[in-house]
Amino acid sequence: MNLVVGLGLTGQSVMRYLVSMDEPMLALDTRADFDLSPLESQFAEVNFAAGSLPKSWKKNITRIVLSPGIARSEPWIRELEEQGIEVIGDIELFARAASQPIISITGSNGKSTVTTLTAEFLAQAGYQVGMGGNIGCPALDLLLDEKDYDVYVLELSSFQLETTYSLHSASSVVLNISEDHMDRYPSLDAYLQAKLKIYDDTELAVIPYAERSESWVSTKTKKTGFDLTPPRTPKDYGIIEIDHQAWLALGEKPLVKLADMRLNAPHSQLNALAAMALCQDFDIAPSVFSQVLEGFNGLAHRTQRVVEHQGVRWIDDSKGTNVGATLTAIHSLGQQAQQQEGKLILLLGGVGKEADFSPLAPAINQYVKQVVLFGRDQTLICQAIAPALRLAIKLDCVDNLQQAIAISKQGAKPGDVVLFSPACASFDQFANYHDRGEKFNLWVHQALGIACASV
Ligand code: UMA
Ligand code: ADP
Repeated sequence: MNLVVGLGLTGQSVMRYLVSMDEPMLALDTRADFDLSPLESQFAEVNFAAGSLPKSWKKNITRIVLSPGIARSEPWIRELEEQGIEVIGDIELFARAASQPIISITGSNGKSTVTTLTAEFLAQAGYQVGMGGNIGCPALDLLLDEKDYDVYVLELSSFQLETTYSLHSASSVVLNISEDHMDRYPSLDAYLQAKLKIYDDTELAVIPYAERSESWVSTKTKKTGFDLTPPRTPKDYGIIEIDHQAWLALGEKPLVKLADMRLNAPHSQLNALAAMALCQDFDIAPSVFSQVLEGFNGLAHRTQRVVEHQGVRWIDDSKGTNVGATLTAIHSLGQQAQQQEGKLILLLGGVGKEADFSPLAPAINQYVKQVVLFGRDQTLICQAIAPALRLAIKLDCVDNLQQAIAISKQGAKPGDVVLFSPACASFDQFANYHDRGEKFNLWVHQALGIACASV
């Protein structure tokens, strides 16, 4: 009997899938206050529990299908695993059942952007594309939606990869690696090893040269690398110059003129190169890449402009949920502010996931005039960065995001950029990063006294 653990997006998709396969299941959400009633009426045949595992269930369980948000190291799960019970995730079920090629994407930052770009390239080239995974649409729902996909493009988290064994990818990538989820992993290496599982069985391994990634993939696997330098081989992706114009290129072959890309900060170039590399075996014309990148204006809550008001730009990077993402945003927006002779006001805070925040200090010293800390782990962040900050940098601590917006408004001068890139998860004060970003948009407009519709 299957035990589905965690009844959020993933768990519910697993239940739909198991029902479609006529497989019996028990379903558990480990939060005692979880409201089971909507699911009980939707899945009348299934026994549900909230809180701990009912003792009477134990003897019937043969397999656990675990949601990514629940650590496999929980003692009761380990105990069952040690008794020989299989522990898998939704992506393992997907990998066993999918019959079309799969492109798999992981990394600490840029996953959703690269997943979207890859799917767009393929769709514009005429493929029917199923895009899902950590990006939001659970992968198993793609198997149930009765569309005739030619190819699947999956964003995969390290949590999902931990419980995946049978994934065969047409191409796959670990985009980059920087500290995240240190509350779930004993070390950065353990987190990296979870991500590297994506290369275990892949026809083409796409590797980021900037990460010293040569040792990440077995020597037998076909590889292609990408970097912001001239390509090392005809099969690598990088930047070349032709007649004083920079191009994204495959070997010496120019593909997209940098100046034509709507977003062309260095991390956007890397994301575009990675997405093109993932499509290497799918026969896509350079004009398709150009067309997509000319129109691509980024995803919601990723360094998106909320409003420009009285010469101050307000930027929503609510998806900046770790130090690496926030560093990218500080460098990219900081340079833009400098061009306007302005500085950044940086809003940081939330659930720190046991990260080391001290690497933020040098970038803050370079581009930021004021840091506003809010939310649960503000004291930890303050202790990590304050000793290394220049004296001229103002550091404020407030309870919540609304207060952080109010205090930023007081400090901002024309040319400045207020950057909301919290470097933390959101669940101390918000449902998720999306909710946090939407609230930021709303509260900025309220604080400035302008209607949302005028954005
Ligand atoms: N739950 C428990 N016990 C716990 C924790 C959670 O029972 O200790 C229950 C909750 O009550 C809830 C359910 O599990 O009912 C939530 O499950 P989940 O936390 O695994 O999240 P899902 O709703 O299934 O969403 C997951 C991903 N979330 C996580 O990995 C935390 C979503 O990625 C993903 O979009 C979705 O599957 C579809 O594949 C979000 C995310 O934050 C965006 N991902 C992390 C990230 O990108 O950094 C990894
Ligand atoms: P993920 O899905 O991995 O969280 P997203 O594509 O949603 O990544 O981008 C989240 C944030 O990460 C962006 O707002 C940006 O600040 C940062 N980011 C995007 N691409 C990269 C990259 N290639 N390297 C470093 N940071 C990046």
